[in-house]
Amino acid sequence: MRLNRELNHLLTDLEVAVPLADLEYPGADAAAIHEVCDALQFRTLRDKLLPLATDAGEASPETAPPVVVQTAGAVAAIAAMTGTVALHVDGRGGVDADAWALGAADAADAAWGVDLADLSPEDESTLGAWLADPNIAKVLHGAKDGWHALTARGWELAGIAGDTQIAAFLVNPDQRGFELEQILQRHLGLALESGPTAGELDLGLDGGGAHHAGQRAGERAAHVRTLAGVLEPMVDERGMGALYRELEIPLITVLARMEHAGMAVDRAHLSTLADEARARADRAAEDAYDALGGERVNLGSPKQLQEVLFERLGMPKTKKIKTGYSTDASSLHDLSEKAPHPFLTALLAHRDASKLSQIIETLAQAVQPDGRIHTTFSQVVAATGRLSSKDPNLQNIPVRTAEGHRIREAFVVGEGFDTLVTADYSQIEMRIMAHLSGDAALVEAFAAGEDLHRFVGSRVFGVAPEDVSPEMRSQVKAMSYGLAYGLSSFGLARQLGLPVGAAQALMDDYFSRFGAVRDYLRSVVEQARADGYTETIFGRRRYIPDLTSTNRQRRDIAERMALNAPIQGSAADLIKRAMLGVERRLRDEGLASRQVLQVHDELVIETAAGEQDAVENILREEMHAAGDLSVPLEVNVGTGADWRTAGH
Ligand code: DCT
Ligand code: MG
Repeated sequence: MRLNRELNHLLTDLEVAVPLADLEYPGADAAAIHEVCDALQFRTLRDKLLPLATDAGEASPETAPPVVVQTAGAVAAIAAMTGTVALHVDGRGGVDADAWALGAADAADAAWGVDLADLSPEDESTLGAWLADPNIAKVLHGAKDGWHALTARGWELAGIAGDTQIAAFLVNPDQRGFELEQILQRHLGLALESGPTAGELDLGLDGGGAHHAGQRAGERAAHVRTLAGVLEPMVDERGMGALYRELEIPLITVLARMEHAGMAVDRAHLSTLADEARARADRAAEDAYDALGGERVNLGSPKQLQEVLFERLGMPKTKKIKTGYSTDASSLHDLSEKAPHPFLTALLAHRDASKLSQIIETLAQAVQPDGRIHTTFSQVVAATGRLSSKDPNLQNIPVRTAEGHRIREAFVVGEGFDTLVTADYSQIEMRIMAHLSGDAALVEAFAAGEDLHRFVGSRVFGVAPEDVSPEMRSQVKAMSYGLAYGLSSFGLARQLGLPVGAAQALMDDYFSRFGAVRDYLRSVVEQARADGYTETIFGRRRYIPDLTSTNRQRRDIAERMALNAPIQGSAADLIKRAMLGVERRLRDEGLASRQVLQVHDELVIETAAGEQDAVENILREEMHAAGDLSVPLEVNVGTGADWRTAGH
């Protein structure tokens, strides 16, 4: 008893080497959180951790110093600004766009802010003229949102000369979170005072009224000015000044106009497709239940699926995961090949149909009262530099499947226009590969106008080009792209359904014929490791610190990124350059036709009556002229009343 008490007794007289105060939890360090989350590409965890840093008072980043914002006489002051002006629009982009406050800051110390709620008619037209003046250079954070908000208010925004969001992206395209608050914190270590949100201001919940709205917008404009002063020199230092000013910035307006125009949709067709897909999913579900003797398991529940597959049906186990064995798409596809079973077949069919039905449903819901779908393009999501599309995402519509074709039929020419014209680059990635590697055989094949995959197939399989079967062609295509994206012989074997040895032999053969490709792929990783970044033909950089990581897995991922970034990134640069060229020509030639879509390597134009020939020429010429490569760029052009028919 006594011994027990002695043993359990808490020591109260231990010497502690540090003062107790030093052991206090100081709160999280936001900069360190960003650093770690950038490196590991954590998104959700970042969002969870950051509030800890913000709540931690003392240890959190400095609160941004107060900015002197003047609201009285702001309209006149802003309208008198002529140099480069940092501009902030408090408002909303998207479908119910609106603008409620405007802030501006030029080289002078002060910033100005205007509440847009009760402008006099004179102020209204004064500001409108100033915003529309293309000779007044404006720098915004997320200029496209500002464009939409102002457009919704009946104003035109011209003279966009910089965008700190895009600058931040170019400087480090792999980071996440490009909102003004996040970029301020990351690059300046400043936390914005957490005043009322724009939405609260809009609803008049802040109590501060007009003064406050102007104040807030003015402060933000001042921060954009500071950010531009930091980020734009970084863009220049990294050799991306031209890419920024001559490509990404002018593209903002082109994209804004495309989003604003949107694309007309045949709702009836879309709803027929939705019904069909739903019916197909239901039928597949019934088949699956039948295969289980009529039991209606929940096909969406991994837990129930595991029970059915691995216990009841006794199927071979798939990849082990935390909650048992994987029931993800690729595991089930593998399983279905290994151990075919009617339940599995029906389950996979159900998954496909459900996924498709969801895509169609999302599209149908995105149709606006004007009968059109207005996607949002982003220049700051895909680290390779590709545009991304969301709300709705138009890039996940299947390209080659029958279902994908039928979905494309739902996108039609709109009222007041005559037809759709689409144009896409042919084999653009392989052309870029030929250009970057300088492989004599590839360059020669393209120069001769040969079908590249057929040509490669004939070399690799040792048959005449006309004897390359569709299957051989698709095999070498998968190999060409696989190798370019860092696929191993193991991965290739899996993709082609060949033994690893056969895949390795195919690879060896490929590289023995296209040696410069192998040399290029090796050198691109080595170069990136030495430089710390990869580069596209047009100088877009992607910084990949993990290339020197001691963690094998992270290094492997980084190496695949390094292989892929110059090719995908150059393709992205090319189509963006083409879009600028097309837009300039349409305007210069006074045509009413307009760009409405960019997906993958494809551009879609809604063409006004009598302009079809002109539009086709412009597309061909501008897409050709977008890059001066050592191989020709080939462009396919098609026309039709809907996206599918116009495609080819
Ligand atoms: N892709 C890929 N792996 C494949 C096939 C395609 O990574 N096995 C990617 C890279 C090219 C892009 O998709 C477009 O695909 P395709 O149009 O099929 O390629 P292509 O080279 O243009 O071939 P094709 O002449 O058949 O259109
Ligand atoms: Mg193609």
